[in-house]
Amino acid sequence: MKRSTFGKKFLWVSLGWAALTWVGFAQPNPADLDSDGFVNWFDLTFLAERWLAANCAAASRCEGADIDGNGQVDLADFSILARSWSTELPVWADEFSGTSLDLQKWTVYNKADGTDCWYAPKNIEVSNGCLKIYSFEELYNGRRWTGGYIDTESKYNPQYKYLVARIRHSFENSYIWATWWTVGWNGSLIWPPEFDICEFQGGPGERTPGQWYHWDENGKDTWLGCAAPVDESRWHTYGVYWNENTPPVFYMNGVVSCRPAGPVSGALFPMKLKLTSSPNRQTRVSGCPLAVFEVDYVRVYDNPPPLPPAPPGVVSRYKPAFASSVQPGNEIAYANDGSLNTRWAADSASYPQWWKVDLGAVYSLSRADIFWYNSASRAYRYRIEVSTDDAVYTTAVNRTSNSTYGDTSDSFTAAARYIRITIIGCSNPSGFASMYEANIYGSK
Ligand SMILES: [Ca+2]
Ligand SMILES: [Ca+2]
Ligand SMILES: [Ca+2]
Repeated sequence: MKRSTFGKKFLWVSLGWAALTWVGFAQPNPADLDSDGFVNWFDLTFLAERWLAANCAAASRCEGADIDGNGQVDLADFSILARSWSTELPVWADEFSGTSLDLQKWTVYNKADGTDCWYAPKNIEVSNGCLKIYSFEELYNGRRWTGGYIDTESKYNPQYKYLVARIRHSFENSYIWATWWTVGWNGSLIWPPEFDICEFQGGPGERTPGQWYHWDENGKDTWLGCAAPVDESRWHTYGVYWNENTPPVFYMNGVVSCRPAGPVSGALFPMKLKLTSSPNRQTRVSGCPLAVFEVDYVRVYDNPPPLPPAPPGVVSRYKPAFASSVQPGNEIAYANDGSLNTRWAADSASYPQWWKVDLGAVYSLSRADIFWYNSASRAYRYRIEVSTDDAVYTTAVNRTSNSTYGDTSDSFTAAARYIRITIIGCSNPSGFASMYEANIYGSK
């Protein structure tokens, strides 16, 4: 986000729908009650408070604290939480638990936003365990609107960490421009890079939070990312992780939500953390509704969240995978990483192509669910073959005449260690073989 730049929405389109399509995320670990990606004493506190509460509402599963869904919070839920325990603890955090902002950690700005808004310190509040940044339509220092702006410049500038904040807006689809973001800082500003970990530009049209990686491309600000159509008025966590080998990977509710195909070299810097909100410059009109930007916490961990457990019965998740070819950026492992926002693709529209997974042992298999790329307008013709030795394969499912659009679910019975999905063609002749996820079900 850069407030002197217009036209981001046009670039969303020109950079291609592939980078923008949101089709869902992996299920997070159910014991990660506050969705920061880790199961630790924050979650234990959350569980304990609901365990002690009388009449904890069963309908909402006690806000998730009834982990096993049996209608009460008890020792069984504690047991599940304990089994998922993460040893990782935050290396920096602000839980916003006091009655004022911690100025050892944050700087509060009192300045114009470059247009018709003033970032006013009076709009920053810490209460009831949250940071709140208010926005108002009001005359102030010659401007007609006010918002708020804090950052960690020269106070805390992490590099190669997992940064996560739990955020909501006090109501949906308001006209605020509220962002949890970073820019490079090593004693002076380095821009780009910029990570927009949760950027919400309210108003007519696009209202979903976005996650964007900006980098310097030959002196030009360039970006890629994803828009996530979640209800921003409900609590979600939004995170990012990067290191010297990995360009920024974005997370939502503790699991990977977006892997922009930007360069590693664009993000080799420490960052300052920023929380800003103001009326949305591009859409504000007199009397437009202005939500409060609320932040429950900001936490920083050395490492990204561990992979969430595979759903019951899925035996293929995270196992070693192979393919006949791969399109850079749509890697082989993305077809069994649990995210419906990442996919494997072959490197051309030539057929056949195959994707194969090694389960590591022989399983009794029962079903294959495949989430195909562009399945709403494509039918892939394929067969599923199985093997115990990776040499002799037998056909378990034959869909080589398939002409129906959509994702597929095939039941079959086989005992095998290797599953190979061979795609022999596509209803769109220029379409590459590609799938978001292949879930193979079975048991030992
Ligand atoms: Ca947690
Ligand atoms: Ca329970
Ligand atoms: Ca995937």
